Amino acid sequence: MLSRRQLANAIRALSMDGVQQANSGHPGAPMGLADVAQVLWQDFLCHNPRNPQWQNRDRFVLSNGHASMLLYSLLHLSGYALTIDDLKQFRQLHSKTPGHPEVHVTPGVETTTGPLGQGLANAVGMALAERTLAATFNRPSFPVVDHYTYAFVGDGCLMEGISHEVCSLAGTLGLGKLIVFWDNNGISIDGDLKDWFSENVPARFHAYHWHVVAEVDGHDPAAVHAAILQAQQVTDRPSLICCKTEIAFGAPNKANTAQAHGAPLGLDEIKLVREKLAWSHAPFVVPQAVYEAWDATQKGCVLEQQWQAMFEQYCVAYPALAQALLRRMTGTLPEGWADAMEAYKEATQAKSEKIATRKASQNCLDVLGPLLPELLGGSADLTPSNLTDWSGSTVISVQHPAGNYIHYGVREFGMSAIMNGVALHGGFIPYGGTFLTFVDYARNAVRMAALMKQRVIFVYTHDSIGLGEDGPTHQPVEHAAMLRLTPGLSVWRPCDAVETVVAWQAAIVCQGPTCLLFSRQNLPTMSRTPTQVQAIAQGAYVLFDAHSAPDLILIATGSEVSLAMAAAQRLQQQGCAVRVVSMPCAEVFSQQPLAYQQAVLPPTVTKRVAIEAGAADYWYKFVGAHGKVVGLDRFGESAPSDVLFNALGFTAEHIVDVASSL
Ligand SMILES: Cc1ncc(C[n+]2csc(CCOP(=O)(O)OP(=O)(O)O)c2C)c(N)n1
Ligand SMILES: [Mg+2]
Repeated sequence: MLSRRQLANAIRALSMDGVQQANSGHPGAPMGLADVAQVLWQDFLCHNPRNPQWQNRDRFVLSNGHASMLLYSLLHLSGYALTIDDLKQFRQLHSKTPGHPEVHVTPGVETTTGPLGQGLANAVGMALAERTLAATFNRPSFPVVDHYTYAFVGDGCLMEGISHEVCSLAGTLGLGKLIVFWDNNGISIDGDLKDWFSENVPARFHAYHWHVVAEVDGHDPAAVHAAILQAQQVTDRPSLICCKTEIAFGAPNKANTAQAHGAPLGLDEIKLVREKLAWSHAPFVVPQAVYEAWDATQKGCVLEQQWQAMFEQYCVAYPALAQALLRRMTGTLPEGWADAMEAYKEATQAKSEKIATRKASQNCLDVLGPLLPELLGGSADLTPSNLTDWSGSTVISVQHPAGNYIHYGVREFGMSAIMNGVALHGGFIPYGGTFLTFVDYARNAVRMAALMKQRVIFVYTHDSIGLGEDGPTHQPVEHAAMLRLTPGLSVWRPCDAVETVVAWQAAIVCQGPTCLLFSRQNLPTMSRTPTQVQAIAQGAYVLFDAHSAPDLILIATGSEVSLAMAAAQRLQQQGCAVRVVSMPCAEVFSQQPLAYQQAVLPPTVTKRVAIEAGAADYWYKFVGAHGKVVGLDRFGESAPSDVLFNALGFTAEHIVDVASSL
């Protein structure tokens, strides 16, 4: 009979050898956490290595993603489709074992981690998704949504501010099936962390209304086992299990030192580890008996089959619910929603209202909401400004877990990373709002949404100096450009209510994240032919055209489109053949066939002016060397919106002057 320690040592050996072979990586945390992981994965984790997508699996998040070899070892040993050769390819080009865990690259990896603290936030999102789905779909005797979310976090995750944001919210929401393990090893990269991380972590989490199991010896499997049992029994609060561990446990000279954090141990030390742990096998050799003891495939199949049997009965008892749950978990959209939105788009054009696009967005949500119960809305404490709620919004709380709207509080980063976790869990299309300028607070989570290709909708209102009196702290300048530079992110800045509908339609069907940039101020609805209405979806289209081939093209987005139209009228009166291109989404436009792009922006027309109340640089790729940009390369000021637009050059006169200078 193999001891738990021997089973854990398989992780230690694979991890130190994997890092050594790559000559790069982090052996310390995997070796320190091996005993905790052995207990969690072998005694508790409900998963099926043969089907990593089984919807009711427990979610496991490695928030300290630098410990990736721990996760790869666990997946390999448990029987996921991750071979010993994959482990030998650690950190190599196109391998299944990249430097930090990446979802969709490695079977069994639930989320991409490495930016510390965000995995923890994703785990909060997963636990929130689980609880909300369970409250919506479970029926007596049919707990069809019923799983835990486990997360490992390092000291670094808990030093990061986002851990405060999301753990505070998780405590308030009472996410009882979230169980977090803190790798309390006293070491971070700069060394012994007592001089930079000294708070009383258990007291901190008590204050968040968490259940805390303090002072667990992370190398005592019985203690870890008991702590997990205890955590599972507390169902009204999340649990933190504080695991005292030794970084690089088993390394005679490097254990308990920062040296073991992020560098190979070296062949000499590895030899000594083998002696100390009595692990005599060559690198990447795991005895058959160890594999057999770790193999979770049979147990996993049984677990899934048991769930499947229950689900089949649920299908009989509650066919509509079962169908809806399956549909939502596969991310499929319901029939009919697209037609309804098309009709709404046409009605919006016909109505021709002058309203802020944030208000148009809310009107849109009133149509979308009843069609798409998977929409999970929210705002970082700006609901009345973002207008992210709609008439059917019901707020999620401990008392009302089955709602569809989350008051995230003033936590932009936490909100964004939680939304990523919700999307990764499945069953929802999360959207959440804040002011565009505060995307800076959330920036890395938006980037992670793009990297992970998650359908998350970031609603950013107050999208320019047009917000007026709140002044330069609140007026975004460089933000739209920054978002557009992020690979895989769709950024829509609609000019009126109709383009707002199209932006929402695009966000719902997008394979990745979308940012919706909306105005605070009212904007007139442009008049359009049905063909023009259809063309909005291509990201850019001709909104106004000369009777002959154009000599000049004005390109604008959002609130500046109506200015461009006013300028075009004057230019036309002066005899200029001018075209106006509205470009609500440059990314989508850039994906159109070249023929379409060139039809909208004929290469022969080099007189071009782009107009956007934001950083100018981005627009030069559309206006070229001979074109000009009416942009904003300075901070705004506190003043009424119309005064500011005039003062900073966003007037039809100025656009005409710039165009005439070409
Ligand atoms: C947001 C972020 N900042 C910095 C880093 C670089 N980094 C990786 S691990 C680490 C130290 C983490 O310390 P700890 O969590 O205690 O890990 P341990 O050394 O115990 O494995 C740092 C600063 C990162 N990955 N993410
Ligand atoms: Mg540490």
